[in-house]
Amino acid sequence: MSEPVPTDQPFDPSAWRPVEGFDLTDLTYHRAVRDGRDLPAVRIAFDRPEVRNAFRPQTVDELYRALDHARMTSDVAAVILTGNGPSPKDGGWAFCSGGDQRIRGRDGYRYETEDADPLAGTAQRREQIDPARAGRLHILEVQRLIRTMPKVVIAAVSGWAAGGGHSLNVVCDLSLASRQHARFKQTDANVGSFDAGYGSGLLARQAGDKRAREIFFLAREYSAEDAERWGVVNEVVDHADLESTALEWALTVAGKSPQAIRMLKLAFNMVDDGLAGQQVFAGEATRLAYMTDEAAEGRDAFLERRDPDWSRFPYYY
Ligand code: S0N
Repeated sequence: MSEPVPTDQPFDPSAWRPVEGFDLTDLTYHRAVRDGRDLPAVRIAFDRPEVRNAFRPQTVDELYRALDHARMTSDVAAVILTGNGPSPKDGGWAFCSGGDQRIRGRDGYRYETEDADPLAGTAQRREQIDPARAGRLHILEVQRLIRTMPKVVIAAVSGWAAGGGHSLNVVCDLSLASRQHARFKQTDANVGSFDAGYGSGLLARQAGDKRAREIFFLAREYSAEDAERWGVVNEVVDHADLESTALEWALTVAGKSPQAIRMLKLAFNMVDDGLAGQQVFAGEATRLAYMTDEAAEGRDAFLERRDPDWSRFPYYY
């Protein structure tokens, strides 16, 4: 007999199908479906509710892979990032509570590996420290991917957003928060870590400099309503409606010009991302330019070993 679904569960399994080809332990990855057809949105959810969806290195690796897959899937317009719940232990909800503090160590992160024993035909999981990844803050690579992927990433904050989970919400393009369960707390300074990049810099942009300092320096819990008032989320919705609203937003984005959305996202980023942001924007601009007759003339002239004829192309539009 299947488990009864709690009535305020925001995840509606009938609206999603698992994305094939992913063997995930710490996340779930789904594609939106309706009437048997794929919709242009995906849902990526932390799936460690017993630890408030804290991420370990494996979680971050899986998150990067799923996000990158979404980035390269040409008929996906938007990504919903959320946290599965409730916790089987106490019924608590979390979006993400940041780095898993149980495996954070001076000598790097402990990894689970699977050692196959070909003679015995068995596989055995064991923990080891991977020196190549010692102290590696690769959640920052995920932040950069969210930032640079030319698609809209929507945080559906289903519960606690704490520490590095708080920063992930900050980095997402749009955010919805559960009225009943979303709670926010920037705990980095409590545990000796500090997101001195996007997590603090963008927060100051969103909430204002004084408020951002308050959030980091005092590490006090704040509510979904506070987060909305301070500009850290766009809208607060009932828990049961969180994902249907996020999907509605994703599909609204999908109804817009892909090129316009792409250029707008990268333009919003550019001012804060310096030359790196300009480079991402410029890459898109160059891609568009390659589609013009003018760029084709330059390429063709080279291939035909002749001087390019620019006379057809005006200096002013
Ligand atoms: C989220 C909080 C506020 C929720 O409080 P609540 O509802 O009272 O629940 P708890 O009873 O505290 O938690 C329930 C169970 O979940 C475990 N747990 C919660 N969070 C974590 C966590 N981050 N790591 C490991 N376990 C966690 C609890 O221990 C409890 O388990 P049981 O039932 O077995 O007792 C509250 O839980 C809280 O404050 N959590 C910690 C938040 C935090 O400080 N996070 C880390 C902050 N820093 C970062 O995220 C940056 C780290 C980072 O990004 C990084 C990345 C890569 C490499 C290194 C790092 C790095 O850490 O430096």
